[in-house]
Amino acid sequence: MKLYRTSHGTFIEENGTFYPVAANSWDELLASTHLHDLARAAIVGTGISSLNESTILAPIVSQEVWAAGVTYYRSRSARIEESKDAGGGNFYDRVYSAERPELFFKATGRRVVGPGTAVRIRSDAQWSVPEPELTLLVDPRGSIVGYTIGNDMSSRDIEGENPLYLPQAKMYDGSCALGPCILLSPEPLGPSTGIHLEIQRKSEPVFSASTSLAELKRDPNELVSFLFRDNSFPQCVFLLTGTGIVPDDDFTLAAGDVIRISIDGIGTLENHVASSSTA
Ligand code: DO4
Ligand code: MG
Repeated sequence: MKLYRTSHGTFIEENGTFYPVAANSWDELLASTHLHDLARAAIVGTGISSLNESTILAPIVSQEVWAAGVTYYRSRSARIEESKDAGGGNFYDRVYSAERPELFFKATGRRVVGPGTAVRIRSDAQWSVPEPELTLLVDPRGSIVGYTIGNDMSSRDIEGENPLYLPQAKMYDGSCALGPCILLSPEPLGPSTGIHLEIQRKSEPVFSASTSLAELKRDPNELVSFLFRDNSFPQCVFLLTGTGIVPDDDFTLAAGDVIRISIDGIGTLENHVASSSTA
């Protein structure tokens, strides 16, 4: 079952048919102790065969967005390289194998964009990349209730200059995309689940790569249990689980680039990079 938030209300998709879900609010629906049952109960009648894609919104209102870092070997190596002049490399190596993961606050709902809209690169950054990440929807009790796709937009030159600049490299208006839906699944996603990134510039592919959850070093439940230490999330929380794909060091995003992130079983999240005039 896939849950969609749209400008015409909430829909649940099952086997290619979309059914309206009666809900007072997105926040109330997500935090419900019976989210899966409520969604299943909405699968009645004939439904509709498609949603107008332009009506699909980011699946977030009041939820906080957090992110895990250096959870894939590729991310560890890329960070060591980008921060070597600043002497930060050792920290990334240590956090990759430490018991405590790196977790950071990523975004509030108003900094998140939905499918088909523009993510932003910082105007004071020279080296920007998307980070395609499996994203967990975690309920107030700390249970993973669903999965979506996240783009943890990052300014590599800023975080590479000094690891203490990480919040500025990671958190700004339009720095995160989520969507297009929430896969409601009580079961964990299998290790063979693929994560794919494709970037197009002027309709030509300029970067593409794939990884899989088999490369994710940490168990999603382990990340959640650290996140919930001395932290409460009454409206649920989204947790990005880190990137296993980092473009080569000579690549930086440009205005107009189209970023397509697909995760098997969830779908595709497509965004373009805002032009500086609309940024
Ligand atoms: O430590 C810097 C950020 C790491 C990150 O965002 C990732 O690995 O996905
Ligand atoms: Mg990341």
